[in-house]
Formats: sequence, structure tokens, C-alpha cells
Amino acid sequence: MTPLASPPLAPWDDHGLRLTMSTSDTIVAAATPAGRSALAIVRVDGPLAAAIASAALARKTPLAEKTSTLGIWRNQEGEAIDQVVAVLWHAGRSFTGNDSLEITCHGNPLLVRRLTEDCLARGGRIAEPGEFTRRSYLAGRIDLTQAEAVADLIHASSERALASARRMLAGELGRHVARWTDRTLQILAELEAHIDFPEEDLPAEDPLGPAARLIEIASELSGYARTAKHDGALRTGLRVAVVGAPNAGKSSLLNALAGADRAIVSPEAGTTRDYLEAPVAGLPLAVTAIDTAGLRDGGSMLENLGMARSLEQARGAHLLLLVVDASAEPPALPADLVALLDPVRTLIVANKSDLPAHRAQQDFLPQIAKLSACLLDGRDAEALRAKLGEFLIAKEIAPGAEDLVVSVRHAEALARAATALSEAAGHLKAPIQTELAAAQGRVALDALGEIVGRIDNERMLDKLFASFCIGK
Ligand SMILES: Nc1nc2c(ncn2[C@@H]2O[C@H](COP(=O)(O)OP(=O)(O)OP(=O)(O)O)[C@@H](O)[C@H]2O)c(=O)[nH]1
Ligand SMILES: [Mg+2]
Repeated sequence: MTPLASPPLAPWDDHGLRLTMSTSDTIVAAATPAGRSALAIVRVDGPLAAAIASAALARKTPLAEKTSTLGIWRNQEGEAIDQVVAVLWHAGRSFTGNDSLEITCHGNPLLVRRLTEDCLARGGRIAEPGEFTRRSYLAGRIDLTQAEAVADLIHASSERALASARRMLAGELGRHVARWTDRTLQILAELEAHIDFPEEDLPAEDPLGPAARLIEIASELSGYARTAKHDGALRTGLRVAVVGAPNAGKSSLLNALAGADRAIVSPEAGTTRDYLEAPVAGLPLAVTAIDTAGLRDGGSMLENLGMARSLEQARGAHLLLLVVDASAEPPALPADLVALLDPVRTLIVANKSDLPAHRAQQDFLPQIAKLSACLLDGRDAEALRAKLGEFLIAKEIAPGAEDLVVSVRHAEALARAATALSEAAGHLKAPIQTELAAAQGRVALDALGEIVGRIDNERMLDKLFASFCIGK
């Protein structure tokens, strides 16, 4: 078979950004990571997909749609590359909207390379990062929030991040945006009618009705925009610093949270000098616990170096777990640490509950929430982890299971739309300026459109999809 003609390459602008990425050529990429595995997948998308599969698998007719076809993939010289399973989706019914082919081969990088090279020789070109998803978006199969969710789903490192990506991918934010858009359009239509026929009164309650409705939408938008504060908790996880006086049981707590014997525990005060980290087990969020050196006034030079590191970790953490030996007199903590103990991001773990409690403990930092625990063995570990998870949600450090968390990009557009709607509402109060209100309404609609990608912005799209992996 003669090679099919290569489509022309898309032009590049002077910043190296591909401004017009053709959707009519056939793109090829491995969809699975480089390395050895049982199986690997090569994806082919575009008008040549069906012909490439038929030719390489020596079929006279196109492969049956959405049906797995087992066969030997041969290159154009007739050499067998691998036994593969190929599945073809027809244009209009695939993820990308084009003819789309998935070839599953054995997971050897050499086989993946040869398969890819053969598809290129047959007229394909290597896909840009995120180009399959971009095609799906451009074909109108998914909106921009769903395209972003594909990347989020792949990169999610906790159950909660997965759940959030799943909801985005299912189009939850897109549906909200559609409803906000409809409501704003309805109000705008009423205002435009008033502009076109100024002698007619604004309908019904005139003009506070529309103003109140605009404010209502603006406050919903602001509410959703605020959820972006949890974006970091989902993407990079949370850091919890375990701090307190020497020998309070900090390393015991780290081990309990990690569900593993990670840090050295000993009756000697000053055991931990450097800080050490471990992931907290069994939480739906990615939480890293950091064990630190005990903090007390005075101490040797080495201890002081360790303490400086502890404070540094405490400052950078989302939450402080202050471990206290509840059987002893409350500790005299250095002022630098006390200054960091605010009730919103501190939880006291009153340890050694197996021993009689010291009377003075009840007056120790009464404004800060306390949890009683025994960290001698693993008996309280699971309950502690669960309570830690609850505390993070209660103090809004982490999102709850019901929260839809929007990204920083969504939040910025939501906030812009909310501001425009509030301004529009302002123009509907005396002196009433309906034209200005309508103009702000349109600003809000544009901002909402950006969230789902109805407003075309080629550069924004380039930036967004460039952060994807190739093959997605
Ligand atoms: N009785 C009792 N002893 C405990 C409990 N938790 C920890 N200990 C003991 O307290 C001692 C100190 O524990 P660590 O976890 O090493 O304390 P730490 O705060 O990390 O100490 P440094 O690293 O030296 O600052 C060890 O002997 C532990 O076995 C507890 O709940 N009850
Ligand atoms: Mg320790």
C-alpha cells in the first residue's frame, strides 16, 4: 500500500503557540504511559483512522463499529508488529466526534513505538498534548469544564478529588452555568424590551423585580466562586503539622495517623530532631502529616535548629495538631508557637489518656478544640483519623463530600459575572439606566460563557490543553 498523503502542518505563531490546530487531519498517540505493562493503547483519530486499521489488519472492509477485532498488525512492508485488539468508533458517535481507533497491543515500549510509527507512515501525525480532548470539546461533545475534568480525573490523588472530577465530567457545573445564563437572558430580554419600547413600563413590579433577581443570581455565583478555596486541598492535598513539647507523643501520633511505624518513638525527650512526613491513611483527602522536633524554651544548639524547622513547618501547614501530655502539667510553649495557635486551624490532641489527667489541663488553651487519645498502641488510630477528617471539613479547611469545588479559572469568571450582575442591578435603581444595566448583563453572560468555553479564546485553549498529557 502507498502511504497516504500527510496533511499540512498547522502554522505556529511567533511565540511558538499553535494557533490553528487542524481538526481534519489524523492524529496518533500512545494513550498509556511509557514503560512495560501487560497492555498498552495507541489512539488514532481522524478521517484516516478506519482506512489505517483495515490496511494494517488486512481487512477488505472497514472494521465493525464498537466491536473488538483481533488481528495481526502489519506495517506497510508486511512485517508483523504485534497481535492487537482494535476498536473503531464512527464519526459522530465517538468521544472526539471523528472516526476514532483504539489499538491495544502488548505493553512493550518498542511495540508501541513501531505501531505509532506505522500509523504516522500511513498518513497520521503525532497528537499535541490534550488534542483528543480538545477535539471532543471543539466537536461540541463536551464543554470546557468537562475537558478540564478529564485532566483532573487522571491527576486526582484522593477519593474526594476523584469524586469532584467525576461530577465536573458529568457536566454539573456546565448545567449550573446554563441555568444562570437562561435566567440572566430572561431578565435581559425584559430590559431590552424596555429599551426598544421605552414608553412601555417594565413588566409587573418594575424595576426592582429584575434587580432583585440579578442580585439573587450574583449571590449564587459568588457562593460557587468561594468553593475554589478548596481547589488546592483537592489538587495538592493538605499539610498537617504535629507540634508540641518534647515527649508529648508527637511521633506516636504521626505513626497512628500514617498507620505505619514511621517515626522513632522513645521515652527520651528530644528524640525527633528533623521533621519527617507521612501520608495520613484512610482519609478521602490527600493529607500529609509532618512530625516535628519538640518545642520548649531553652535547649541545646542542635535542639534549637530542630525547633526552628518545626516552626517553619507549623507556619506552612493547613492545620496544627498540638500534642499535649494530658497526665502532666500543661507545657510552657515558646511564644513563637503560641502565636500560631488559632482556633480555626489548631486541634489539641490530649495524649496519654490511659494515665490520670493532670488537674491544670482543663484550663489549658480553652478556646481550642481538644481530642482525648491514647497513642501507646494503635487502639485510637482509626477514630483519630476520622475525627481529623471531620475537623478539616468543619473548619472548612477541606471540602465536604457534597461540595462541588470549582477551579481558580472558574472562580475568576464566576466572580466577574457576579460583579457585572450586581452592577447591572445597581443601574436599575434610581436613576434608572436600563441600557447600562443591559450592557453589564452582557458582560456577565460573556464571563459565564468563558467557563464552559462558548466564548472562543484560542490562546486560553492552547494554554489549557497544553497542560494535558499527549494521548488524552
Ligand atoms: N502512657 C502513655 N505513654 C505514651 C502515650 N503515647 C506515647 N507515649 C510514650 O511517650 C514517650 C514519648 O513518645 P514520642 O511519640 O516519642 O514523643 P515525641 O513527642 O515524639 O517526643 P520527642 O520526639 O522526643 O519530642 C514514649 O515513651 C511513648 O511510648 C500514651 O498514650 N500513653
Ligand atoms: Mg518525636
